[in-house]
Amino acid sequence: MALLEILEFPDPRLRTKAQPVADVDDKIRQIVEDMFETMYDSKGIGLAATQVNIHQRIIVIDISEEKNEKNVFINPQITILDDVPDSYDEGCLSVPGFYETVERPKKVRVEALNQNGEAFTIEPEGLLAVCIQHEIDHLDGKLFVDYISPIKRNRIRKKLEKQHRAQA
Ligand code: QAP
Ligand code: CO
Repeated sequence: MALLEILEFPDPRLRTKAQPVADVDDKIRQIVEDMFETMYDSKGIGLAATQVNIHQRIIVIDISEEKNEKNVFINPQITILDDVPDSYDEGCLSVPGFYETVERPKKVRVEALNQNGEAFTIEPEGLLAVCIQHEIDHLDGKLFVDYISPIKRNRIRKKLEKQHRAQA
């Protein structure tokens, strides 16, 4: 088990497009476990491998109160079932301290592999649907701040850059 370092906006490595996992082996299962440990430690509900500088198509999510419902999505494929937008106040472990309202399709179908390499399909709604779409965006180098106004995005970027300079 290991805690991984989370990249923060505007780190250019967050713009990397992740590659599909060729084989769900023990090395991938170790990455999944380290991602859960990192996400729980940071009080997150979702984490994409891109955020920990691993550019493979792996997502972990746990939206439960008790933090005991692990969801793993490897090589996820998304289909929009209902284009009606739903808005949600989103945050991101890579944009700490900032929350903005984002609209996304309300109902999606997601096909993926679990940590044993088995295919499954779900049709999530509500927070899980939002979270999966947010995390798949990470695998494609996209962040929730890309959906807000450039003025707001630049304000967030400047504040985080200032924090990063103070930490250095
Ligand atoms: C994505 O985000 C998400 O700013 C997951 O200081 C978020 O886990 C999808 C977090 C909301 C849908 C709705 C953010 C933790 C965690 C912060 C997260 C922070 C500490 C964000
Ligand atoms: Co995020």
